[in-house]
Amino acid sequence: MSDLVLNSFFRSSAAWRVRIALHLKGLPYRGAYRNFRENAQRSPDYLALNPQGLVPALVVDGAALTQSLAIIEYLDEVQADPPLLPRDPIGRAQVRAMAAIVASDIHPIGNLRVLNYLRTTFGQDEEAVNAWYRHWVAAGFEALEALARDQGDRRHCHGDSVSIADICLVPQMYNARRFGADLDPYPTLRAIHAHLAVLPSFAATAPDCQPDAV
Ligand SMILES: N[C@@H](CCC(=O)N[C@@H](CS)C(=O)NCC(=O)O)C(=O)O
Repeated sequence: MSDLVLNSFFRSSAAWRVRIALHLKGLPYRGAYRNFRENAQRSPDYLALNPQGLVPALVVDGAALTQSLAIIEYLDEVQADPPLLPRDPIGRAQVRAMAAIVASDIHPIGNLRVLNYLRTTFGQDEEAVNAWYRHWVAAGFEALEALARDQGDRRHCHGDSVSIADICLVPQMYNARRFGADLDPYPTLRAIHAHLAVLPSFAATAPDCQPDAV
């Protein structure tokens, strides 16, 4: 079994995705905590692991892996059970597309460094920053709602088992709530979230359950 060290911050939704995958796969790991309030994600020792200065980074037997979806697909390859992608190529592409709505289209423009840039460089106040966040969540969730309604079973985004799309959805819903986004227009996403959020792999890995939660 490989030695796994997950670099994370309790509030990071990208790190939470990896925690969920590790838990689902039953893979034990050690935590290394990078406190954003101390800007520890930009410390020299961490930049040596991830030059982007973003969490997560999973160190596997000394090799640093970055980008949550790349890490999750790595885990899916080395520990096939339970699979996080459907077997058929169409299904795999559909799941990856839903995951990308969250991980490529919603999350990056609501990230801490982007919000801080709005605050500092563009002088926006908290109200404007939160409005920005909620706007892009709504744009992504509207599409995700339609896809999950067509492709899922109201307990999962796609098919009838947990996939990478679900792993992306739950942390994004948590953050959307934290920013006061209106989730009423997304009954399918809310139903999926209600089913998944209480499962051990999602609940035990939630931000508030992490050792660095303060
Ligand atoms: N696309 C990356 C995103 C990583 C990312 O943006 N992580 C955030 C936390 S969720 C971060 O480290 N933010 C620190 C910062 O913005 O300074 C992934 O999926 O791993």
